[in-house]
Amino acid sequence: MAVDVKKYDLDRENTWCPGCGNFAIMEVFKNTLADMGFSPHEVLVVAGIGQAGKMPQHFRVNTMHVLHGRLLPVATGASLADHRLKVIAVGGDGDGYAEGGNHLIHAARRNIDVTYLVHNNMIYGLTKGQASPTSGLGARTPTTPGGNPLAGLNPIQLVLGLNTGFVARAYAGDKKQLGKILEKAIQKQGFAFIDILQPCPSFNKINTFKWFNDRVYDINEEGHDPGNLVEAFRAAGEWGERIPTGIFYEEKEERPGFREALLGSLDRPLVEEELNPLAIKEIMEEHL
Ligand SMILES: Cc1ncc(C[n+]2csc(CCOP(=O)(O)OP(=O)(O)O)c2C)c(N)n1
Ligand code: SF4
Repeated sequence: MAVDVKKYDLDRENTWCPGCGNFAIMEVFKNTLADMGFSPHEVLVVAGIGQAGKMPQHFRVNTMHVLHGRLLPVATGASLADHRLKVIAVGGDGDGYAEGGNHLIHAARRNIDVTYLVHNNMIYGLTKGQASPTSGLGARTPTTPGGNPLAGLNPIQLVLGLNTGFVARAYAGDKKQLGKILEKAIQKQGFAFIDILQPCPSFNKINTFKWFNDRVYDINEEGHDPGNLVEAFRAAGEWGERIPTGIFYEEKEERPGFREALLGSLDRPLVEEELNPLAIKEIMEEHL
């Protein structure tokens, strides 16, 4: 049953720039959790460093704001320690695809039970506009004054290649679609990945709301079958005059997650296990 979204309210100053795509993502995020019946105490949002990572500071929810790029290892630990929590990781494209790229590979491979949202503004927002791994070829930024010599990384194809059970792209300018995708990702048992196109009006003057509005379309509305991995790869290769959004891939059958693979069918959360410091001492002495 839905809970009142006001439960998530927190009276705290928000320092995001007016017109930032993060506002729409945050609104949809809170509404979706409330509509799905989650109370704030049942959710943990692990956030990286960056403008995107500030999101859970702006509403009432359990949160951990961790080192740049290190949100997925912390989210892995939290979901192993207490599987009753709905663990959601939130960060930017710099956080997730540059500094944290290695962790993305292993979180996907392990099929950790975490929903991962990347606010992809194709730039480092918090540090004032340097190029990120998704900045486009030729983009002029303080770190690429002569134009970016590299083509942007394709996060959808990358994550599809990591045997991820749920892979989607949403857009901050389409709240309805974002809400639908988010709900499905949160329902998924195992690793669920959403790259969210998020205009940064202050530092990314190329990939604006208008730029995206002229290009985005919904692949599912155009008949894409999310059960078809080969077709998902093909669709994810498109980026230019038209930019596909929607659910690229959703596995048909759930696989065992990392917790099950590691701990078997342990119903009791690890946080409720009693710690025995003496046993730890014995193990440490054995290895000294
Ligand atoms: C280990 C480490 N390296 C670099 C930084 C500096 N830093 C802070 S945020 C950031 C990038 C932010 O870009 P992104 O992750 O895309 O998030 P956005 O601010 O655009 O939402 C960087 C490089 C840091 N805080 N820690
Ligand atoms: S710098 Fe960009 S990403 Fe950061 S708050 Fe401002 S508009 Fe948003």
